[in-house]
Parts: sequence; C-alpha cells; structure tokens
Amino acid sequence: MFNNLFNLRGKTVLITGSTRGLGYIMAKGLGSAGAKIILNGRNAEKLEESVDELRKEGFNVNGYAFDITKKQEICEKMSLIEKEIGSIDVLVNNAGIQKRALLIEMEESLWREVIETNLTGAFLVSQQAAKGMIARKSGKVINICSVLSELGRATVAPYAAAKGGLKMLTKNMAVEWARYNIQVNGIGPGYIITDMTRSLAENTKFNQWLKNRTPAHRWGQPEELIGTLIFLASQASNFVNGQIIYVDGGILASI
Ligand code: GCO
Repeated sequence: MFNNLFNLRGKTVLITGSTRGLGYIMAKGLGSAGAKIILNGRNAEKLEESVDELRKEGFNVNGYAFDITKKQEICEKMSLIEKEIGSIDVLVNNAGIQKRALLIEMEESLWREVIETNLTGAFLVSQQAAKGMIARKSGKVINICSVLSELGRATVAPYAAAKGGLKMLTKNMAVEWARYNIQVNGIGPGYIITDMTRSLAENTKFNQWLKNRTPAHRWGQPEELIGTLIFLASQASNFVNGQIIYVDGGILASI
C-alpha cells in the first residue's frame, strides 16, 4: 500500500537555476527517485554541459535556457517544454543570487536585482507552470527558501527580504491552488556548503561563529536536502500545503 509513496517515476520535474550548485544536486536527487529532469539556467552552453554530464550518469534529462526574470522567455520556453517533453508535474523554484552589502550604502540596482531574481522570478515561473497544473488538477511547487526567510544577518537584507517574501508567496500559492490538487511548499536550508557560501565557510571567524550558532555544530551538505525534496515532490505530501520545512541543523530551534 505504501511502497510507491516516494516514487517519482513518470513525473517531469523542472528545477530553475540547476546548471550547477544546489539546483544541480537537487536535480540528481529527484532523478534518482525516477523523475524526468528538466534543467534550467541562463547560459545555454553551460546548461548543455550539465545536461550531458547527467545523461552520462544515466539520468533522463533535458535543458531549457531562459532567464526567470523575463516573462516572455519564460512563457516561450515553458510552452516548448510542454510541447517537446510533456506536462511539468513538479516545479522547484531554486534559482537565486546572493549579493552582500550594508543597507546604508547599498545601490538600488543591487537591491532590485536580488529581489527580481529570488522572489519575482519564482512568481513568474510558478504562474506559468500553474496554468497547466490547474488545467490538469494536479501539481507540486517547491520554493527554495532559507533560514533567512525567518532571520536577518548583516549585509544580506535583499536576500533575506526576498526569501521572507518567498515564504509568504509559498503560503499564498498554497491557499489559492490547493483546491486544484496543487501542493505548494518550501524548503528552508540552513548553512549548506555551496558555491554561494564557500567564501563564508573559508572565513575562519564566520566558520566558527556558524558552527557555534548551529546546534548540529557543523555546516550542512547539499545531499542532506534531498530527502525533504523527494518528500515534497512525491505523493507522500499530497495533503501538505503551505509548509516550509527547515533543514538547518537546528538553527531556528535555538536562540
Ligand atoms: C549568507 C549566506 C546565506 C546562505 C543560505 C542560508 O550570506 O548568509 O549566503 O544566504 O546562502 O541562504 O540559508
């Protein structure tokens, strides 16, 4: 009765920002559960290299290059995906950037770029994907939030504001789309070793502070997000709506 709960065979999953980093590893995780993978990135050449790598590892994978902040590109490419590959069953809004500066001296362009990419991009891609999911009365949307959806840290205000907004966008998508059998949830990673955080991990002072601030007293590994991701992408979460699951080594449990 329960042996297919986490099985993604026959499901098509689009992960935005998956040419490398967390998105790439999440694509492999979902592929390992049987999903047909669609990678996304802005750079078509780098995307093709990532598609080739995963194909060599035996994954069923395709790549579609588009900028998640440009509605026209999103509409064109997602229509192409539905035509060439089929319906998108699961959307993972992972694409995001990090640009650090103190608020008092921050350029408006930096603020707008981070908000546009990390928050507005998720709205635009989800809006397009939801059209098909609503028509089919089935779908999953997983928004990659952050512990910074809940906490602030000096120099990352636009990132935290965007991830806080993404948490609330997750809840609003869930409220509006649950009636169409679309489950919208989020994952909130703690401090995980990725391209985005490597400079922090290599900074002795920050590294020691982070380990002391994390009850597990260590950084997380990208692979440690995969179990939660497969849960939220599978039928095991069919009655879970508007939840953010924090995979953070206990940071949010601790003062
Ligand atoms: C930072 C980090 C964080 C992490 C992650 C934590 O500067 O504090 O880049 O933003 O990337 O989001 O969940």
